[in-house]
Amino acid sequence: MVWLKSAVPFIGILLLFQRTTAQLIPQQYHLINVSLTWYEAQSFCRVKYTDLATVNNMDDKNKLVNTLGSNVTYCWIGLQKGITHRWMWSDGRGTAQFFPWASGEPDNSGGNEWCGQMFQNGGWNDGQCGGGSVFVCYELQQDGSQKYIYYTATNSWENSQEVCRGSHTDLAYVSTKAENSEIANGAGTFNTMWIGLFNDVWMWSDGSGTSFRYWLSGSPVSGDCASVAVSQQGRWIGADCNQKAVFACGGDLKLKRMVIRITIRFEVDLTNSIVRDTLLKKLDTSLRQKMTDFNLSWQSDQSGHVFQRQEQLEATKKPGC
Ligand SMILES: [Ca+2]
Repeated sequence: MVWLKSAVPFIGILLLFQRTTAQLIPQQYHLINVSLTWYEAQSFCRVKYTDLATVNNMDDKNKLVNTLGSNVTYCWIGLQKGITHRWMWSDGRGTAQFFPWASGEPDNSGGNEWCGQMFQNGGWNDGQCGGGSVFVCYELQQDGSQKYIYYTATNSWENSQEVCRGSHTDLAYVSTKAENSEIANGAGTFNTMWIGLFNDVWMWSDGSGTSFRYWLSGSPVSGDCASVAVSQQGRWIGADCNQKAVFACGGDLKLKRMVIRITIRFEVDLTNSIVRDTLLKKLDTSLRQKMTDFNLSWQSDQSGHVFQRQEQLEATKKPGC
């Protein structure tokens, strides 16, 4: 290069990345041991991590409970009551897309039919979750297929879900006409049979569509925000969002990218990678006196140059910039 070892100012760009990129699957939970309202906790998590914790399945639930430890009583998670009722699946797969409702259903008779069941002919009905029905669980097989397990004792939807989650995968997930027929035909004689369909208005703070729920009993009767009751096997309860509790954030620490422009005025060979590395180490050491958890690197242009003469850089700037 023609501009080696010159006293003319050179400008280089440093890239500073605080923490590495977030990998959100599997979930990583962070207990924040400060009591805040649900809203304050949400703001904190959105700044520092991804959001308040989202729980996708039983594995996540167990991981979260382990993260909380035994000293925590109640802990906010990212579930909050919304306004839109929708039909979803117990196993966490989100909103239902396939609805072979029986004629006249769903009728939400009495205004409290929030759980899905099947009639003998395969048609679906919305029923009262506390009512008694036989139920069908499923087990996910290694080849991705589903094996159905039928229980002939009548139970509430919540208790049926408990049995299925305890011994199998979950209450049955039904997404096609063929699956629906297979379940109905394999069940023997019955009046109504619970499947994994349920209806609620709860939403995850991070916008996740997961429909996994782990309420202490049914759906909460009060409170618009969800809290983990650690002493109750980590089950969830509804609570007043303005109450203060510790909380769990989800996701890794956010990646923060900073661009630092530095000007070098002393005579060094800036095309020499050893010189640049030495300079980088000195800057790194200096910055670490004030902050931690970052990576520092030079930014090079398309030709691999890190430094440019100041006047060259200014000449390339567009007018008005
Ligand atoms: Ca009904």
